[in-house]
Amino acid sequence: LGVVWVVNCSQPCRLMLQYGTAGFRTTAKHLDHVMFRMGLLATLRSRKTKSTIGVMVTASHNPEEDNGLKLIDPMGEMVTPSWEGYATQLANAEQEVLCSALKDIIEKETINMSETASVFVGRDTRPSSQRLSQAVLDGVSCLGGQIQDYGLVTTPQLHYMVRCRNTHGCYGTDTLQGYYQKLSQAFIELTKNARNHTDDQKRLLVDGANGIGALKVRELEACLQSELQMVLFNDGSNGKLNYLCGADYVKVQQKPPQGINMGAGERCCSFDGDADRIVYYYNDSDGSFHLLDGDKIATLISTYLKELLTQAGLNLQIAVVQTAYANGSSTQYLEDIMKVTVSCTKTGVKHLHHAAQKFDIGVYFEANGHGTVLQLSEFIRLKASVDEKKHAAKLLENTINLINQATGDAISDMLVIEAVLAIRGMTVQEWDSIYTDLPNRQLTVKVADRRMIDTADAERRAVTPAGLQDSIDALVKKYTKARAFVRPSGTEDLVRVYAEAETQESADVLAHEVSLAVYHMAGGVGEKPKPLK
Ligand code: NG1
Ligand code: ZN
Repeated sequence: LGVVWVVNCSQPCRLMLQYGTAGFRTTAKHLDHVMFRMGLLATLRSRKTKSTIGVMVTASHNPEEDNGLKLIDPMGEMVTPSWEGYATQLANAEQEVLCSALKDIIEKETINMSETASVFVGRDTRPSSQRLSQAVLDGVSCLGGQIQDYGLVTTPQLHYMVRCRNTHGCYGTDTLQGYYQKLSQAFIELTKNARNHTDDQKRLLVDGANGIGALKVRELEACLQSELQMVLFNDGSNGKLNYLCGADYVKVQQKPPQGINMGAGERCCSFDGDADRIVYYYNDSDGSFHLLDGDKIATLISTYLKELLTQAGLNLQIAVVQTAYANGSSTQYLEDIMKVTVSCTKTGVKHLHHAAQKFDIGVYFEANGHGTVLQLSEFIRLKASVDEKKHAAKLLENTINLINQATGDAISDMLVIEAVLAIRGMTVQEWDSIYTDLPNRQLTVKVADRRMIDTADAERRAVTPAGLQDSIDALVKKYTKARAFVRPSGTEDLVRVYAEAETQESADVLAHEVSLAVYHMAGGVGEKPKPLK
């Protein structure tokens, strides 16, 4: 297999790597051989599907020292589960058996090795990403695949490119310019319908998490013709990626990122490290912080779409897909007030994406701000005769063009949210007041082996270790409007604990009590979880 093989295919360390919630993720120094092997695998996947496949080098919201990889299937979606299994096998194979592991996949999948293969590669701004993406490129070349290296792009931009290429331009042009043009044209068309679109309302503070999103927002800015006036913070010029900033920090810590200068009532948003997540927030006049997470985003977008559908005279089923992390108030509002179908899946957008495909229109968002809308393209065929219907249909068409249907996309979601707020003449406070979040707390617990915890019912119940769920149930009973669950993380070596209750104090105490139960019953390591102050 040539020289490149020898250089990159260093012996894997003894660590067992799993293709998890969103691909591989671990310390960057353990990943060279994995990247090379995923270059090989992507080439096989391309031959199997007779389509272009994407490989994104990123560890999203993880610390800068980590890295990772996501494989992208032909329509821009996450790679199909059976190939996740191949990815895990190949990543962990001893070097001596690598060739036979590859041959096994080729035979099992009856891959014709004389087919052409095409792989798109992208990377985030981590210091290790260039070296690791070169390892992917080497793997692709090694098996004779054609390469398009997009260099620095956001994860959703690469998903978009793959979808454009495989739909032969129907979805858009597979260049960054094509991406910016499609989004900005739709945004400008939509904001022509804005109410009182003053400069104040056009202003948005953006926290780029010191990552790739910040670079790409700069590139997009010029195309928006000042219809959105973004003030960029944490643009990567001096801060560290995801450190005390970014969507994950803001969501989990429930506080503003460092490095942002927020005036009272000013609309702010944070991207994560690869710009596939977004959360909004503001400080009110007495200085208290308000977070508008993925659940609030799903509510805003689904309410807007539902109204447009009615105006356009379309009788289509709209559903919102959430995970166990969705705030109880959001689920209640969507079901009881909005009367939309709500479905709950396991954590990880691949599960939400799949579930959303089952509905006429599936709006899916994780509470952390990762999500999008699916199946809107059906409307393009709409031929409305009445003027009011025509107007609604036009709005729908531009909204479709603004949404990245391949995957959740912070830039696209930001533009959709900004357009909806502008069209409705709505302030961030008005959006926030649609419903009030139940106070909640997320914690993590270190255990010797997180696989000890197995879950069921979309991760809302722990089936192992025995007795853990009973303890959680007993703790939850002590509080009003309370709910709690635990699950092993798919991206980090720890167990996540979630609790919500009527008051912040109860949510905090409950989260701590559940953490202790995990620590004692699931093999906690290190210091015992301490109560929150
Ligand atoms: P894990 O580490 O499996 O909880 C986290 C997020 C997911 C998803 C992935 C991929 C939470 C609680 N979990 O997964 O929603 O976004 O990262 O980025 O936010
Ligand atoms: Zn991400």
